[in-house]
Amino acid sequence: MNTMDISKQTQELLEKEEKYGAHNYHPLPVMLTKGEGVFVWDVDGKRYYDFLSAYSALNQGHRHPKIVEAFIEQANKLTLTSRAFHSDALGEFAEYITKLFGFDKVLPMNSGAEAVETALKLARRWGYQKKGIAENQAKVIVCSDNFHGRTINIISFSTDDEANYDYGPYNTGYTIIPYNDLPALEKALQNENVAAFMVEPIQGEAGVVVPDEGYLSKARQMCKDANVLFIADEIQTGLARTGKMLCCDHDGVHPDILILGKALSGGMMPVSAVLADDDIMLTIKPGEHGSTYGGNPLGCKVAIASLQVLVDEKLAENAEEQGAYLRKRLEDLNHPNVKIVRGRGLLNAIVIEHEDKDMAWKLCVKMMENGLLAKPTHGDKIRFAPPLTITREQMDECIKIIADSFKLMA
Ligand code: IF1
Repeated sequence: MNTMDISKQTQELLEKEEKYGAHNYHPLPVMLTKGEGVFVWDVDGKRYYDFLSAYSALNQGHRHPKIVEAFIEQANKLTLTSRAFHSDALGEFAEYITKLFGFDKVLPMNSGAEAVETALKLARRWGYQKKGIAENQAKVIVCSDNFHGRTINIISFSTDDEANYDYGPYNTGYTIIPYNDLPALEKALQNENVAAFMVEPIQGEAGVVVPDEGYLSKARQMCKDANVLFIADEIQTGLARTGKMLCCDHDGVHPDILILGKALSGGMMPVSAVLADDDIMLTIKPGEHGSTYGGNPLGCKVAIASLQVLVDEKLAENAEEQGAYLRKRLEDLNHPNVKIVRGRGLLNAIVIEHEDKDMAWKLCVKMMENGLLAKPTHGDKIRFAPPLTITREQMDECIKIIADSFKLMA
């Protein structure tokens, strides 16, 4: 797209953002102003399919009426108490989410990164107080090409130079092993100071990397045998995105610590949560961890509604069905420049192979012009992850847009 095609209004807004906003992102040149279900509209009234879903925060679609209703009702009642006082929504939320996922307790936070930090604190606490690791010696095993958030601690164990360069000094206490590598895990688990292994059931940011069948269940068992906690970061893969309520469910894995975020609030506000049993959760005592907004009544009510929508509308089942259909139709295109189609449920990516190294970006601009929004990652990958409410008819229209846009690579 050249600048000629951008409306005057969009251009002015882009310039405002560029002038007054920090330059920590490089978005597609589309200026959105409205969303509903699987659709978003730009300031010029053009409609697009949202094939990113805010990196899986919009599993329920934009402005789901049930979630909006819960939001407005609670917003008109009580939004925040801090945890210095009780609110009547927290107990209701805690009971609902712990029963849904089968854990004793929940610790609510806001962003995904905060929930990851919480899980790491819990793992260390458990390591010292239950496993008997010597003071300051606890280690957590993580995988290369991970994405768990952007705090200084989390980027300390990132292997993505873009995410971590010139932010040092970094934190210690992490062992990085390759993803999908059981022998490497086996070896790392031999260190008796290891408190936990933290893993994404599918690596989202890495380009939707699906591990081998049995990887998660074997890794989980190896952790159990080594008296090491298995932490699943399901912030992106959880909540029906991959065709099951949790991606771990595909492998029959119940983690020791479960981390949720993003779609836990259906795109309304930051709500995240860490779930664990008492043996782990009760190692943190009053005053030893928290957050001003964590567990706020507005977030609690929105989270209950967001989970209820996933269950009531059988969105995991729809993700499984539409995802399998999407991958099959993309594979059937047999496009010579589409090297790989991969994913699970509606968390999918294609890998583009083209002499023009900017082709994935150009394809996304072409799809944008044709009415579908997707984002390239790592130069050659494009993620296809629409809201889970998408219908077969809508998917057919999207596949047509994608196939038409592929003509760019002729
Ligand atoms: C951005 C990526 C996706 C996550 C997992 C924790 C977090 C995330 C598995 C932190 C967040 C987001 C962050 C967002 C883009 C997006 C992303 F490309 F950066 F890596 F989805 F793939 N664990 N992922 O995927 O959650 O603190 O952001 O709430 O621009 O950083 P958060």
